[in-house]
Amino acid sequence: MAPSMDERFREASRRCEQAGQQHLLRFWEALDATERNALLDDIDRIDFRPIPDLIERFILRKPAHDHGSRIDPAIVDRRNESGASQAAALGRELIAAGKVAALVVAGGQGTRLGHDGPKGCLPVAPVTGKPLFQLFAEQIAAAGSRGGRALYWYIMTSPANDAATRAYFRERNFFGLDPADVLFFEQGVMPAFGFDGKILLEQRHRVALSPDGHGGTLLAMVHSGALADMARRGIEHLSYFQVDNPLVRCIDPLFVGLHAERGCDISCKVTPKANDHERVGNVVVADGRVSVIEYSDLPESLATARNADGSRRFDASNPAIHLLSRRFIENLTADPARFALPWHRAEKKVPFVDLESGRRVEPSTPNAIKLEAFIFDALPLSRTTPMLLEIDRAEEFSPVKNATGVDSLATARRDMVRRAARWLEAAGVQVPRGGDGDPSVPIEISASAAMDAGELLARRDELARIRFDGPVLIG
Ligand code: UD2
Repeated sequence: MAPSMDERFREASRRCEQAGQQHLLRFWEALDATERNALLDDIDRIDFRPIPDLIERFILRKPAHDHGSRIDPAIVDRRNESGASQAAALGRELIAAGKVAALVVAGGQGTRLGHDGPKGCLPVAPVTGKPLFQLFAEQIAAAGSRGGRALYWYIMTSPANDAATRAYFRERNFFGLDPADVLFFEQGVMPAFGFDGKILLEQRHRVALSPDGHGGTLLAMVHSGALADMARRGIEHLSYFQVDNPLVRCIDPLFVGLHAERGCDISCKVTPKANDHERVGNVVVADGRVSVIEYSDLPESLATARNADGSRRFDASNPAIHLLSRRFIENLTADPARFALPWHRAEKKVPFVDLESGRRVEPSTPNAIKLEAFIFDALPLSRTTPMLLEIDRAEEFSPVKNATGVDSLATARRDMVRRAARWLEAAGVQVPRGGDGDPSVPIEISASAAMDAGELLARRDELARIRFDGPVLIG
């Protein structure tokens, strides 16, 4: 039998009190039944056990991130190295055998973009306006059809966008995928803390909660049953990517093959940095272990360091594309209550309810601390040296992060068109270009037509008939 409201209230009070957070129930008497339920649901979502310790370590103090005493550049693999074709063949074999699934992390809030709703619904394709989720769905379907077997797709959402994401897939008939091959799971949340260590109320009946970072993926896979689902289906590797990158190769046979050949726990694509201070993570070797140092934590002397030939010394940036072996996730999370990736602290502006007046305050300066875990902090925990595969950014990375300017919808569309034009030119098609050097019409290639430049070559005859007198869709 479900517990009564009174029982739930008593349990919530006990848990809050143990963690010194009884103020979360301050307005209980003034709430109606719906509001009370909402508040209890929020409190249920919080894992209070580690909270007192986290407050001590991260809220009342400001720990410097310890990246180790010796930082060296990472050693990377390149696509065209010898052995690449055998590795890609092994990757294709594993994909065809159903050993590889896709995982997109789509639980973020997209605050910088100012977009309301799941980011994956953003219409990004330059000709058809297909949303990010559809581009991934079509790639996953195409990768499956190449191997003769449908591939599984895990989609991580968060409490704030889970229902909207699922509804969107239903309305769009899962973009042609079999719903049985798509598994949604929700990530965990972390409360926002005031500088005094008190968890903030966002409304009198709502706790200020936000997703616990993409590092939350690992435990969310355990708690949701997604990891057990992988084991049941015999899936050994997860191809991990972020929802914001329309150029990503959702499942890349070469990456899979190299990762498997070396028996890696976790692998990572890397790409040369656009400039010394680009806002991306830096893949380095810290005290002998492959690690990522966020742009905000990289010392200036390292950001600007040069090799003897003048090239950038720390040049491997993290486009957030990984392969993770199931075995690795299982080992890390064998005792979920004792596993946690490191927490990263960020000071933010979080609207809150003043506990004395009961009024909501919109702060104009940072008033709160949020804690997030990052998936790349699993790299140094790997028992095998992570494989780092260098990619060409123009082919695989153009994230949508901001409403305008760098890393926006406009730059992502532009990069999709540029890539399509390059693939066409590689297949011998003459693409008309304007004075700025960019193609003079928008061009889009669907994954069903070609997943890379090589696949487009097979359609040479058809390509010869393209007229560039308006938007061009190859699909
Ligand atoms: C991330 C990386 C950065 C670089 C860059 C590449 C961090 C801290 N930084 O920058 O090193 O690799 O991406 O694009 O990761 N997400 C969730 N749940 C969360 C938080 C985020 O699913 O709780 C997803 C989100 O939906 C998105 C992705 O993770 O797909 C990236 O999130 P972000 O935009 O906060 O990361 P960003 O831009 O700081």
